[in-house]
Amino acid sequence: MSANAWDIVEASFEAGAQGADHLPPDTIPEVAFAGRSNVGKSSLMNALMGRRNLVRTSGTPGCTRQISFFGTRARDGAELRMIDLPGYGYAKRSKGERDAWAELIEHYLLRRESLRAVVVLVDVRRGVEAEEQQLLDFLGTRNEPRPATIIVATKVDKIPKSRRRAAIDTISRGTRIIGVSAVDFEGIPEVWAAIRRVSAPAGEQPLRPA
Ligand SMILES: Nc1nc2c(ncn2[C@@H]2O[C@H](COP(=O)(O)OP(=O)(O)OP(=O)(O)O)[C@@H](O)[C@H]2O)c(=O)[nH]1
Ligand SMILES: [Mg+2]
Repeated sequence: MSANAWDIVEASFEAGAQGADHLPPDTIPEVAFAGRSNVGKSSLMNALMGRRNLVRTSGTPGCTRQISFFGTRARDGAELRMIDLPGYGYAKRSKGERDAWAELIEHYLLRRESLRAVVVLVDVRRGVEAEEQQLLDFLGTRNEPRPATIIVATKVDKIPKSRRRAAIDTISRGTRIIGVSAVDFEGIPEVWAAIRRVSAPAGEQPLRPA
């Protein structure tokens, strides 16, 4: 099966924003990918979009220096934007401590009307640590409409197949965590299904047909 056989038929880079005044119009359902540097955000997005190198990946932590917007269209015509967020600390800080960069990301996560879901990535070998819990708590402070959160454990190919289930169960502790690999594409259809499920407003058609 090719990487995008299940759904996305078109994907392209739309915009890069380094300030709140550079955000594209807030008109299409969006899903953002958040997590610490090097966890595999850009790689997961490429796997979901079935594109090897559309989103820039790197072995150098912190390489992504802007909020990147990718437009996608699914086989059924539904449009969805995928947003690559750079890793950063999500702790509540005073105005003075918070740099312009963190302020932009917080602004995006708390204010973006079309933001339907945030995929929070954790390394399967580390699980949800303080940073990720802070992010989840931070998202919980948002007023309606509050985006859904989907927790994903990355790089499961680093664990032998026979031990993956147990490894994911260990870090899950009651919450649903989807194990994924951008190398062998494990879990990619499940993440896509979860995104599609939560991207529709209650009682409406999933996403907006083109
Ligand atoms: N084995 C394995 N390596 C992965 C996987 N996903 C990402 N990587 C590697 O991990 C490194 C970081 O991946 P990225 O996708 O660039 O991570 P990122 O979270 O976007 O990093 P920043 O943009 O710096 O925040 C790269 O060397 C990837 O090849 C995976 O599922 N399995
Ligand atoms: Mg990246």
